[in-house]
This record gives sequence, C-alpha cells and structure tokens, in this order.
Amino acid sequence: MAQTFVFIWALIFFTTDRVSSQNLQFSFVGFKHSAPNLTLTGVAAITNNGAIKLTPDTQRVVGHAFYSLPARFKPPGRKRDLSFSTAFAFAVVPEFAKLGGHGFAFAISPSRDLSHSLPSQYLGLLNSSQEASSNHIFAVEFDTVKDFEFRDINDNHVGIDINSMESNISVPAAYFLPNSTEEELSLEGGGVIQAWIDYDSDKGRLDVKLSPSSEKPKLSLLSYEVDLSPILGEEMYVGFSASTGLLASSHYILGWNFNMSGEAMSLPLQSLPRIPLKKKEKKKENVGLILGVSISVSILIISFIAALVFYIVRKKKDEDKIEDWELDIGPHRFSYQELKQATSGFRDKELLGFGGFGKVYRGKLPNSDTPVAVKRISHESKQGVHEFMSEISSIGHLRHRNLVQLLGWCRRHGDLLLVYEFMPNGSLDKYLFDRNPKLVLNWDQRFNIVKGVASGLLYLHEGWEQTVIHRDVKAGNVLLDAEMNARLGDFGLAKLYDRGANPTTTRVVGTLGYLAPELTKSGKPTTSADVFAFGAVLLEMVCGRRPIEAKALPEELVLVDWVWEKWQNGAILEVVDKRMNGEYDESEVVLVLKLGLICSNNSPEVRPTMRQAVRYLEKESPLPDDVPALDSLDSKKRMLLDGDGRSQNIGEFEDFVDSCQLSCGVNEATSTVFSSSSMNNGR
Ligand SMILES: *[C@@H]1O[C@H](CO)[C@@H](O)[C@H](O)[C@H]1NC(C)=O
Ligand SMILES: *[C@@H]1O[C@H](CO)[C@@H](O)[C@H](O)[C@H]1NC(C)=O
Ligand SMILES: *[C@@H]1O[C@H](CO)[C@@H](O)[C@H](O)[C@H]1NC(C)=O
Ligand SMILES: *[C@@H]1O[C@H](CO)[C@@H](O)[C@H](O)[C@H]1NC(C)=O
Ligand SMILES: *[C@@H]1O[C@H](CO)[C@@H](O)[C@H](O)[C@H]1NC(C)=O
Ligand SMILES: CC(=O)N[C@H]1CO[C@H](CO)[C@@H](O)[C@@H]1O
Repeated sequence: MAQTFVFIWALIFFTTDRVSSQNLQFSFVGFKHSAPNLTLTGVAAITNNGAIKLTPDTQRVVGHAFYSLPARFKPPGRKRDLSFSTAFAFAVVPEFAKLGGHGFAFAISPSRDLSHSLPSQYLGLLNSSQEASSNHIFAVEFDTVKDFEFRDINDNHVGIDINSMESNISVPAAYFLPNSTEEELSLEGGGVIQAWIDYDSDKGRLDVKLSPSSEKPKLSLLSYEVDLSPILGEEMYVGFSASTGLLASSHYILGWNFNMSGEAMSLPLQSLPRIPLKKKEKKKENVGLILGVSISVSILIISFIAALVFYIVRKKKDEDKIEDWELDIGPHRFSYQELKQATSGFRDKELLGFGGFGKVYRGKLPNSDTPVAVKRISHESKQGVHEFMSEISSIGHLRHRNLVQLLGWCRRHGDLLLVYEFMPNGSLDKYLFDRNPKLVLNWDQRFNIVKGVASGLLYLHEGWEQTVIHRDVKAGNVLLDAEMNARLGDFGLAKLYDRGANPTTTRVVGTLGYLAPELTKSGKPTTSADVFAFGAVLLEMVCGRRPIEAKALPEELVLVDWVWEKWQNGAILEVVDKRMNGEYDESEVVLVLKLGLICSNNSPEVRPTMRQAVRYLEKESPLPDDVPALDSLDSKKRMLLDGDGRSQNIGEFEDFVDSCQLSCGVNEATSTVFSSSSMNNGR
C-alpha cells in the first residue's frame, strides 16, 4: 500500500522567547511517524497504516488528539485575534450499522489535558460541572446521538459549541453538489468525509462545510456570525476529541491541514490512509483476493479442502453444547441453527433493542408464523452462565397473564439465547416518555396496566414455590400485549449479574430512579426493593414522566420528591399528566399516587407487600389516610449531585440519560426489552 504520510511542516515565529507558534500551520496527510507532533490521550492511538483512531467501538471511552504546540490567537501588538482555517478527513464506523455513538468534535481548548472530561454526550470535552461555566472551549461537533439534555436536533448533526455542549447552532449533516443541490450525508455511514472550518475574525464569521470528496464545496452547511475573541485565549491547543457511550463507534481522523496564514489546503482523499476494515470484512476481502488472483488447479484443490475444513469447523462452532444437567430443564430447548434462521442470522435489521443484558432480535420460528423476541446474552463469566442456567428451569415454569412468557432457550459457548413471546405494542416507557407517543394512554388503560404490573409482581413474589425477585422493575420492562395489558419482562435475569468477572465486587443491579436506597448499601435484593421500584412506576403512570428528569426544573428533578411536596401542600392533582386532559377518576388517581408514595418510602418496613398493594388497587381494602413521611427528600438528588461518589453517579446518571435516548433511537422497534445499567457500589 502506498505510504501516505507526506510531511509535516510548521512555521514557527518566536515572537517572544516562548515556544508557541503564531500563524501556526501544518499539514498531515496521514499520521504515520507524526507521534512527536501530536499529543494523544485517553484511548486515542495511531493505527498501523497511519490513521488516528480516537476511539474504538467499545462503550464509554474518550480519546483526544491535539497538536502538541499551542496556537497563538492573540499575538502581542495585534488587537484582533487571528483567523484560522482547517480541513480534515474523518470516518465514523459504528459497532452496529446506524447505532453508533457518540461522535467527535474539532476542538480549540486552553489545555491539552482533558482527563476530567466525560464520555457519552460530553464527547470527551467537558464534564457536568464545567457545563455552563466559562471554560473557553470552542468546538464544532459531529454528533451521532440525539441527546435530550443538550437539546440535540437529531442523531446526525453538525453543531457549534461555545463553552457548553449545548450547541449555539446546529444543522443536520449534509453537503452541497457543485450545482448547489443539497444532499444528505450520514456521519456514521463509515465513508470518508472531509470537513472545512473557516473562521474569519475580521468579518466575525465561522463557516463549516462538508463533502465526501476532495473538492471544497462553494456553499456552507453552517455559517455563523460570532466573535470568538472572548473564547480564544492567548495560547490555545487545536485538535479532536471523541467519545462513546452505551452506543459506540470507532472514530478515525485520516488527514488534517491547519492554517492561520491563509486558507487550509483541501486534502486529497485518495492519498489518505484507508480505514482499517472490521475483522469480518477483512476476511472476506482476503478470500476474494486469493480466488481472484490465482485461479489454478492446485489453488482450487486447496480452497476446496479449506472450504471443507471451514465448513466442518463452522458446523462444530454452531453446535450448542449440551451438558447433562441441562437436559432436564423445563422450557423448550431450541437449536442454535433454528434461532439463527428465525432471526435471519441475527441481522442488525431484526434488532429490536439492546442494553447491558444483551441484544433483542425480532424473529419468526421456522415452520410457524408465531413472531418471537430472541434475547441474546453474552456473559463474560462461564460460572455466571452456569448458575443462571439452573434459574431458567424455574423461570420457564412461571406462567401468568401479566408476565412475558419464556418459550425456550439455547446455549452456545458463552452465549445464552432466550426466546420470548413477541409483544406487538412494545414497552410502556415509549407511551409515557416519548414526546409524541403513538397513543396517549387514557386513565382506564393506565389503571389497568398498573393493576397488571401489580398482579404480575405478586405472582413472582408469592405465586410460585420459590420467591422470584424481579430486581429491575421499570417502565422499560413492562411490555404491552395486543390488548394493551401489562406484561412484565426480564424477570430473573438480574441473577446473571450477581457474579461479575470479579467475585470480590458486589453489583447492584437495577436502574437509577428505581433503586431502593437500602440496595445501594447492602446490595441484597429483596421483594421490598421490587415494591420500591413498583412505586416509581405508579408515580410515572400518573405523571407521565421519568423518575428523574434531567430537563425538569430543579424542584421537579426527582419525581417522588415533587409528588410528596404537592401531596403535603394539598395540591396533589397538579402532578397528573396534562395529556389526559383532566379526564380521569379522581379517587383512583389519588389512590395510585398515595400508594406510589408509600411504596417509595426509604424504610423497607413502611412499604406494603405486593399482596397488600394488589388489595388496595382492587379496592378490597382502603389505603391508610396518612402517608408516612418519605424521609427521602433530596437523598436521590444528593446521590446524583454531590458526595464522594460523585463522578461515578454522574456517570450513572448519564447512562440513564443514554438509555432514554436509546428508547427513542430505535423507536420503530415494537418490543424493546432494555436492560438496566448495573452499578458497582464501589466497595
Ligand atoms: C514535527 O514538526 C517539526 C516542525 O515543527 C518538524 O520539523 C518535524 O519533522 C515533525 N516531526 C515529525 C516526526 O514529523
Ligand atoms: C471537571 O473539570 C474540572 C477542570 O478540568 C475539574 O477541576 C473538576 O474537578 C471536574 N469535575 C468533575 C466532577 O470531575
Ligand atoms: C452561544 O454562544 C455564546 C458565546 O458567544 C454563549 O455565551 C451562549 O451561552 C451560547 N448560547 C447557547 C444557546 O448555547
Ligand atoms: C445537480 O446534479 C446532480 C448530479 O450531479 C443531479 O442529480 C441533480 O438533478 C442536479 N440538480 C440540479 C438542480 O440541476
Ligand atoms: C496556508 O496559507 C498560505 C497562504 O494562503 C499558503 O501559502 C500555505 O500553503 C497554507 N498552508 C497550509 C498548510 O495549508
Ligand atoms: C396503540 C397501539 O399501537 N395498539 C396496537 C396494539 O396491538 C394491536 C395488535 O397488533 C394493534 O391492533 C393495535 O393497534
């Protein structure tokens, strides 16, 4: 392959005796041997063929690459800051087609040290406490996830960020053909894209252009009147930052020109390093190459033998391992081939959703038209899978009209495949939290769902010979069948996470906002902790919002605190979801809210059992008049916002926000079973 590294040059004027460059300019056509002139931090690295890989497609990492010398934007003797012009080529290769994250940014920063920054929506540039402070960061973001907190317009946009991750201006990614026709451009499509950013300090104007070619378009995608002089300090570093969250992409920079003396040259895309192919694709290419180049009899024979060996090895690989103890397990055992066929080979197209527990695919069982949902769980610990398998027999025996029925399972190496009934109306969270849901649930539907969740949970707790603790009760795990009845999903799966790779750490499984406070201390799951999470679901059913709403007013941030305050002030009906237009049964609404508050009490002794909760909801016995003081005021806020556990919990909060985005990102999915984010209690 052609060596694409050309050369780097920088004209450095030493205006004083300091090593900093006025009128900095440099050119990288590929980054081979450029290590001394670049400062890479986080997971960023230079690939063998000379591309900067800011991040691989692993979850929740950040990577930065800055030019090692600072640029002087305010040279002595000049009143104005200097203009700059840059062109760079990038490629974003998501882990799953169309499901990548979070994006990258061209950044100008007072420091090369961004070690305090966060991944996910912060793109490795800022942390949550720096937001809204004057931190002198300027960035042009190339963002591939729609984030609510920062009011992103979509999951494929270019934005200008000044001192904050909330863009001052943003537009969907696109480019202009020479005849001024605008064409859409997918940032995470995997193709090489060139970007040009030009700032003219005399005109106070910043222009951003994009194109999948070497040619600089005449028209700007973004043109923004702005005076950057308050932001650009005397010495600033220029470079790139990228991050991943629950969704992940590999972010590559393939070439970069920067110029403070004039317009940056465009990059010849054909001379840039090629993006390293994913492993799978590489293999294909090699096979194609061998066949294409040397078609001779001997090669044919060899390939025939190779194909035979490959076939046998593959056949063996696809075979599922059966152990004696697995044979007496209750639910139907599918073969791996059957499930592979049912999901069209686990194609991304069939992906309904995914999270910490694994991916969920839509499928159709062979010889039947029954649609199913196939959950594929990979687990790092063999022991964990082994222990969990014994659970399956019990889960398989659970049958209740308010549970999603497990139809069968399959095991292959570390992968566990669970086959569930398909729920045509998807998960409850979409109806409650989406801005434009398919349908606004009316009160009768809501009350019916509440009662369904309650009786499903009661069955888990008491209806079978052994108590089953759900451990991840939340709106996202309540699915709706064709008649809009509630069906609890994902029960029993938390067991799988009891034992992580490292047996000395205890893991708390669950989702922020639904986690009982005693759980974060003891880590021991109880039915009472399920009741706590059920309380959160009750409140969100009435209020139509999440337990923790990042965008809400500070006093409304934590749902349960807000409801409690309104209850005490005798204004409880103010919390009712406005979208119901006041059409509801007042006594039932108050019943559900009161029960929600009692279930949300910090002391497990105060919470009712599920049996009592069902009696209250069926109006078989009246709720006590008084609601015991929550004693939880601010506890969740504190957990989120201060204390020593700060960064960890902020990270957790962000995952929570992440998972919110996810449910919208794949909202064509009719049945999503999102899993919890698991939290390590750090001791
Ligand atoms: C780094 O930049 C300097 C000029 O500042 C140049 O002389 C040198 O060759 C560059 N280093 C590499 C490894 O390209
Ligand atoms: C945020 O970043 C600033 C400066 O980089 C640092 O001082 C602060 O400790 C960071 N905050 C958190 C919560 O990490
Ligand atoms: C836009 O940029 C200015 C600085 O020029 C900043 O003060 C302001 O907060 C930004 N607005 C938004 C909505 O981010
Ligand atoms: C511009 O060019 C493209 C292809 O080069 C063509 O498809 C499109 O119709 C043209 N648009 C106009 C307005 O001429
Ligand atoms: C910077 O601009 C000057 C003036 O237009 C030009 O001569 C030079 O080649 C440019 N350098 C780079 C690296 O683009
Ligand atoms: C609100 C909604 O989407 N309801 C659907 C639930 O599922 C049944 C069966 O697929 C549909 O007929 C409903 O329209």
